[in-house]
Amino acid sequence: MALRCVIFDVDGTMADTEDAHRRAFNIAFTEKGFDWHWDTPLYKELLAVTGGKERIRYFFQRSHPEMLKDPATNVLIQELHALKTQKYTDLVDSGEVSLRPGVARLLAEARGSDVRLAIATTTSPENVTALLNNTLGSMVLDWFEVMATGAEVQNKKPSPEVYDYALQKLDLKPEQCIAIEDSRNGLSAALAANIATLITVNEFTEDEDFTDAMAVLSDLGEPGQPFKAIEGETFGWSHVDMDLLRQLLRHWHARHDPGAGFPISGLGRMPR
Ligand code: XBP
Ligand code: MG
Repeated sequence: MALRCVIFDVDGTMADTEDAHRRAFNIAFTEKGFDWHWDTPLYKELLAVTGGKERIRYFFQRSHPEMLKDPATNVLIQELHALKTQKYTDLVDSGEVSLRPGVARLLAEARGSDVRLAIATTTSPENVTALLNNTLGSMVLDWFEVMATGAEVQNKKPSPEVYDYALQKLDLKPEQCIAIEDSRNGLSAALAANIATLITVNEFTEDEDFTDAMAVLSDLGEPGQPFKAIEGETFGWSHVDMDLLRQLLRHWHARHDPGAGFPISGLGRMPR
């Protein structure tokens, strides 16, 4: 089955955004008069839960259960998250977040090919728009035929809903696509939608379990700035281009019975 679409995750994949999200949460807490502070180790744990509102609630469950007894907390979470989103987009607008290696290059290569582009993210549309406007320019928004965000689905990653939504809008089969992700939640969501997935790790996700990914890399690499292949077969390539994506997909489907869905346990893990 030929590659027809590359579906990009956003946070941690297109750009190292999570530290900006973390800082935005802390600014919002302070502005609302709370002394809560999410340092990097705590935020890494809280990233087990996707979605900023869900993450705040998870934080309360762990550290401030009394907050969940107060009926006003539901409104407070909405207010905190709205303020956080404003602070996050301010950080992105100030140019504090740049794209990860290879992302701009691969997007441009896809644009010059017959392979379509889509986004499947847990974050909000305004955060995606801010990131793309400030890194690639507003015309890039049109490059993505589908922008599936946390606003479009009931259940966020690791639920496959955001990927199922993207496939439905693209009118494509999962085996015609590749997802590019950074986290276990993202990998689980894409695999549950039967989409072969390439992982590029970051400081928040490098220790997570990426069993059944097509391959696990440090990043997409650039000519002269090779990726580090962490898991899986990369056929001698040093940076991810459209040909490597096509090769990875061919190799993946040769090892999986498309009719049976995947991963077929034990087959998903590429030889080290
Ligand atoms: C990552 C997430 C998001 C961000 C915070 O999304 O889980 O919740 O951490 O953004 P993805 P919000 O990797 O799927 O792009 O506060 O807008 O949720
Ligand atoms: Mg991500």
